[in-house]
Amino acid sequence: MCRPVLLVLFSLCVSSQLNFADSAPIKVERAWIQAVPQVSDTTAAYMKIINLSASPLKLTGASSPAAKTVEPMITTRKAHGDQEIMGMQTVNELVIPAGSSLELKPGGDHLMIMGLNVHPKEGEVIKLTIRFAPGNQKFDLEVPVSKEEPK
Ligand SMILES: [Cu+2]
Repeated sequence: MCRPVLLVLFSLCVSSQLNFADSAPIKVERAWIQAVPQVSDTTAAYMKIINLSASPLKLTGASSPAAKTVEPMITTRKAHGDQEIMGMQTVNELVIPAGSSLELKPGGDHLMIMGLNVHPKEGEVIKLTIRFAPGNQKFDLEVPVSKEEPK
C-alpha cells in the first residue's frame, strides 16, 4: 500500500538532486582570457576556482562558442642539459580539493582555447562553460579578454 507513494517520493528526490548538481558548487575569481595577436588561433583562460563543497571536484573540460575546443592543461618543465624546457600537456582533469581552490595562471595550469572562431580583442567578453566531475556539473562564465593578468 505504501510502496507506490514511496516510489514517487524517491523519483522526486532524484530529479531535484540532478537539478541541483547541474550548477557546480564553485566560485570563480579574477577570470581572464589572454589577448593574442590576430594570427594566433589559440589562447588560454585563467582564473581562481574555489570549491565551496565538502568533497573534491575535478575540472574535466570546458567549451566556448568562440572556439572549437577548450582543454585543461598543465605546464611541464624538463631539464635539458642546463636549460629548462617548458611545455604543456592536456590532462583529463584538474582536481580542486574540498573547501580549497585551484589557480589557473600563466606558466601553470590553464584552460587552453584552441581553434578560435572569432578573434578575441582586449575588452571583449567571451562565454565559457566549465565542466566538473563527479556528474555533469557545469558553470557558465563571461570572461573578459585582457593583455595581462587583471590586478
Ligand atoms: Cu596549453
